[in-house]
Amino acid sequence: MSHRTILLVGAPVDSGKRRAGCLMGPDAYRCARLHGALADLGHDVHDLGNVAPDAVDVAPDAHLHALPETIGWTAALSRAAEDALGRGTAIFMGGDHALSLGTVHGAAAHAASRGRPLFVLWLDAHSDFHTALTTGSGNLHGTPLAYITGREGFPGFPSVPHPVLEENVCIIGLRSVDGPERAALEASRIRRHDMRNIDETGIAAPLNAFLETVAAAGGDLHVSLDVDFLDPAVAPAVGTTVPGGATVREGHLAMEILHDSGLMSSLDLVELNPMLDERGRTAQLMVDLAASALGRRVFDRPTPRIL
Ligand code: B3U
Ligand code: MN
Ligand code: MN
Repeated sequence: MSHRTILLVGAPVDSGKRRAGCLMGPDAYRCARLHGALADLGHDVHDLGNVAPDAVDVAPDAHLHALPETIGWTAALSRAAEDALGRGTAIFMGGDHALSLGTVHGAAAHAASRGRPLFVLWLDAHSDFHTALTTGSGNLHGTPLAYITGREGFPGFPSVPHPVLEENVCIIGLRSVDGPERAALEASRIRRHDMRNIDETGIAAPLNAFLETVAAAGGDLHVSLDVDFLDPAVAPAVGTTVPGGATVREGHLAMEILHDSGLMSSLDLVELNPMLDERGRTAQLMVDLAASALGRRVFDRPTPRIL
């Protein structure tokens, strides 16, 4: 097993939607022993503490919820991500999905500084492909994929000098996509797999196909794991539950395949709302999934790759 230096970065972002609670996510992961679970695998783990948002001079927006705060988080988390990635594998303990506006921005800058393309795997019930101009809810946690692929419509946000190429993005787990997102996705080269795809082919097939292209391109890989990728029956601690999600087994298999690929350079754990959890079970499941992604296995043998 290859041992890594792993940096844990707390990102208590709660500005991406209206229901409060995700700010407690980083401490829930600490209580569920994320650090210990990764150290038990032989990794050198450092908890860098929590990031704070920049103070920015941006006027509030009547439609976009907590716009100035989210812009402040984006700038601060981009720097934090670039810094952490310069030291090892970065795990961002969220925080709602608006945190990925910053973490992917920083990961893209890091990859560009190494002359490598960045690939993004988005494990989510939602496509998060609204721009600030198309979002009906005004909740910016529904926008990060549009921002980091360089779509127009993010006034006041940091510019995106290193947009992630659409063909380098793969979404798996979809089952809730709004009309404007669907039109934009269909006009894009983003790879997208809904739950029907997973039911028909299993999760290994689309994931392995994507990882093949990452490996062939010599790319970095940022993985963004939204709690609502999982079925709410096993992961209830999320504000936007959508029935019919991934099982515990599909989640672990995806993480084990990611580990075997050796490609993952950074990981977001997002949308955990401890206010909505049941005796910490969702926090624990997310910690266990992160451990699988970093090498925990039942037996000491490689998981067979299904290509
Ligand atoms: N697409 C909806 C719902 C949503 C997106 N992401 C989450 N929920 N977590 C929206 O508000 O943009
Ligand atoms: Mn999301
Ligand atoms: Mn989601």
